[in-house]
Amino acid sequence: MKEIDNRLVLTVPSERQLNYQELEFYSFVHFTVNTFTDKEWGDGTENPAIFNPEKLDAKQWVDSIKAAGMKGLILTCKHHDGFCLWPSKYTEHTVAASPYKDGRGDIVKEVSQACQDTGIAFGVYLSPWDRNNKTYGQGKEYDDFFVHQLEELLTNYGEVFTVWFDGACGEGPNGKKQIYNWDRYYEVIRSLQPGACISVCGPDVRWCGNEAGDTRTSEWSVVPKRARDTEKIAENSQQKDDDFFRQRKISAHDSDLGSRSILEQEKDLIWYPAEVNTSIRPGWFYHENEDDKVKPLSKLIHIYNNSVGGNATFLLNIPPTKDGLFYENDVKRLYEIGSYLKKAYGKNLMDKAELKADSDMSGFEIEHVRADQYDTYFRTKDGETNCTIQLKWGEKVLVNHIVLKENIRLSQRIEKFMVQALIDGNLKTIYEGTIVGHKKIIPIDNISTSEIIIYILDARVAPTLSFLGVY
Ligand code: FUL
Repeated sequence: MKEIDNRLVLTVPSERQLNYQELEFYSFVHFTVNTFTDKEWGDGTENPAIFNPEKLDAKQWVDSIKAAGMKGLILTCKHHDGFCLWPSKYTEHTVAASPYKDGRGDIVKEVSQACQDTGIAFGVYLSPWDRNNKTYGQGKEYDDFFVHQLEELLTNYGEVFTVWFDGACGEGPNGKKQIYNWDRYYEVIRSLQPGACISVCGPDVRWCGNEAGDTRTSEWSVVPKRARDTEKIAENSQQKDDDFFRQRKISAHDSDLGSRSILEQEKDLIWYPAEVNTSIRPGWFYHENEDDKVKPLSKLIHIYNNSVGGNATFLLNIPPTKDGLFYENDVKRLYEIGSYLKKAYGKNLMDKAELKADSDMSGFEIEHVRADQYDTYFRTKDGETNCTIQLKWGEKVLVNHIVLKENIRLSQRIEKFMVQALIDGNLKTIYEGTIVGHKKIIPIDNISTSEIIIYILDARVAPTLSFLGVY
């Protein structure tokens, strides 16, 4: 039996992280005064009088994201400019000072309500960096203000699935320096919304490190504890308003965060799954001159396959217009994503497949991979870190996607695998991979086959599979 550092496989997700990973695909909605000034970052001096999304229809947002197959929505309740989309009692810089609904509007209420009515999880983005509030940079005074805002958002709007803390701060060398009391914020969130994850500058969900939709070939959920260092996350985050940053990719020195050789040198490990965030357009906020720059379907599906299908989640931003509606080109794309996904995963060919594995343990037989659930799963015998799984059909089937899922309740174990298919009488290698994790999607180009063999070549300890799908 191979020596393995037990910590690698004893590090597992919390219930809230597990629920979060199961959402897989959800939306960001960036909306504030910037929508009206045509900017990406506001400086906090904007007059609330400019904010009047007269046709705002949260149901249109939620219906479109649901049609795309998304399961959640995170709203920028307050971006860096400090303007609040809800009538906060702790500042005047809010929707209550705007002409929207004569100052009686509450966009957080409208959106959270529409989410609840439609079965979409609701999440809160609250920018720690606040360019409007006078107390920003004054330590505890700002923390008190920030905590009050958190309390409002986490008590008045139903269940929240995440609080998304942005690491961005563009204060220059002479700017204000606020030392955030993160632990105090986290405590408030845990006590008011125990089911909510705290993302990016927080302990539960890791920012993937770029805004362009770039992904790692091997995305590990068990990583060194220091990956959670908020100072480092902020350093890597956006520090000035520029397009270059939005297009920057993951750098080579950041490409391996959790292979065995990296982790073995680390003292403390954590379960910290990655989230890939990008916008459907070049900017996070709506700009009319980007109406014809909505990302093509092929690009979005590519990101989907590599994020949702690469052991990460996919947070896709759709920015509403000044009217308060998603623009027609964006809506069209969302519906296209939905139809693509329905068509791609509509029919699981496993229904008719014969299944065999060369190593399974009693109670954990290969037949368990037919049901997509963690309670029943396949695993090899103790000490066996490789296995062969054979799928056979009585006739040829056309295959475009293979989906593998590990039982991540038992951590991420698989490190190397290969897939072969019988094509024109010969077994051909159609994919060689590394990680599986929550979900691995293998897109293949329409092959016609009657036999597929999956070889799990290496794993940290006995590999598990909770689901196997062939489409
Ligand atoms: C960045 C921010 O500066 C952008 O405006 C946007 O909110 C993005 C999601 O995070 O750090």
